[in-house]
Amino acid sequence: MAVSLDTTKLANYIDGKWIEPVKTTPVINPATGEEIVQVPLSGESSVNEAVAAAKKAQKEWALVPAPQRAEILYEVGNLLKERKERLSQLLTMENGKVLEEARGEVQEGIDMAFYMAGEGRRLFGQTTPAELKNKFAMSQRVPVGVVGIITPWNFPIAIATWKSFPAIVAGNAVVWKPATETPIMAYELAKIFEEAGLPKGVINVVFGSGSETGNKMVHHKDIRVISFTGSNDVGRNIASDCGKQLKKVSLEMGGKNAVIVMDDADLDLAVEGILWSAFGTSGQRCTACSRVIVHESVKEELEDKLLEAMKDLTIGNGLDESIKVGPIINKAGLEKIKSYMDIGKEEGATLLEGGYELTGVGYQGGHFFAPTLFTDAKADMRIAQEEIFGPVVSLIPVKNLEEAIEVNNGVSFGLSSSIFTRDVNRVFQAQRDLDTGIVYVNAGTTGAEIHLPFGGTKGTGNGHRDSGVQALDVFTEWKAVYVDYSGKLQRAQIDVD
Ligand code: UN1
Repeated sequence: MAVSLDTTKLANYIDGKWIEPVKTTPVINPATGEEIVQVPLSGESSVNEAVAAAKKAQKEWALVPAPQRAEILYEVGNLLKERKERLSQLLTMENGKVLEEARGEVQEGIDMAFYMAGEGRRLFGQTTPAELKNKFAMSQRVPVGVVGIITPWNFPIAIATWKSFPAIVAGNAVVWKPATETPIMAYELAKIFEEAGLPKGVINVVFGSGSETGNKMVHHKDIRVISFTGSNDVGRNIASDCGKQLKKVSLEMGGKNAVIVMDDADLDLAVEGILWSAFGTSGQRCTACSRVIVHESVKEELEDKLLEAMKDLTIGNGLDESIKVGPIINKAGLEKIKSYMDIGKEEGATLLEGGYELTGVGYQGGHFFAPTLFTDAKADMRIAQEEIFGPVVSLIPVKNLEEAIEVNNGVSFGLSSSIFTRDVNRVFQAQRDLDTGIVYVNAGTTGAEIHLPFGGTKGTGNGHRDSGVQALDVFTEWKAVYVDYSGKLQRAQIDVD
């Protein structure tokens, strides 16, 4: 039986209270066009209230020993596990991704809860010898204070957990603005935090638009860190706004990820990897494969195998377990994808398969786009350079590994990359030379695990990482502490003899 929400109108969660919204907008199921729920559009006063509550709560929270803070995350993990199926179905309803992938995404959240709870007993600092006698030196992580997190619609629960769990275990309080397209995961996660016993004010959820709610967060003087995942344009604006305020900012903004297929590759395996990472989630992942850089000697064989395999891609409502490719999030997303069809053809690439919107029986009300394959693309074409965020992949033939690596690196993003080869020398050369934050060997470009750093080089971000122990660097400051127990004034760099 389909799951249902306990409300028709979501409420902000501020200082442990559910606040009735003044202004709302509908949340639409992208597979059917039906309204699921209303989501608040919050203004400045809600942001101010949330920040004030967070500021107050954080002082107490930071004093709770980290292993005890972690206990709450274990409980959050247990509740996520208990509700995995319910959450997955709601996720498919609001985001459109197929159920199997929704379950995978909720699992990422569960994994993150237990992983970060473990950090409550580590949060390692360092001790180091001091220069002077009878003096002790150490560095330790301390919470930053109030942190603002702004999360996208394509991974509404996983990315929220990548950011909020490390922030919370490290002793911060959080103000969180989820994407208005997919607020249900945030509502459900806030309820889980409440049930798990997280003290009021440690997490505050403020729904609303980026231009209003998000912007107020970015400019609030008491928010000390902004962690953002989303589009490049928005991220760049946030970066410059934060820069002017000397506010710490962590950005993750997409990719133009490639699978490299060498002449010695297992082509059937490569096809599976390409299909999964290019058309899974309808290509709406930062890590999605949107370029295939193929050795010219196996290009035709790979094309034939891809075309054959694409016939099995069933498209429709992701709640139906037989469906492999769900809808596009909204009309704007669909229009953007469509516009690249003309761009690709005008640039001279050959459209081999797909390239059209699906309408009619089974697709009414939703936004569906056929999995699309271009071939004979050139590395500098717009379809091979710009993030399309849809089920569109372009084949680029190359002559050798050196050229493949050059083409892979010749884009403004640097999130994920992959190589299919059986040659160990090529594997090691590629993992060294591919200029991306994530490299896969004999696998597609998606599927990052939560205990490794997630992020990329160049236009993908600004050097920070989500998830992994590295996420703690975003949500902590390093404090150096010197304890002099000599009983006299010892001057560093001077009294050294
Ligand atoms: C994203 O698209 O922003 O590696 C996140 C993956 C997933 C996360 C994707 N674990 O594809």
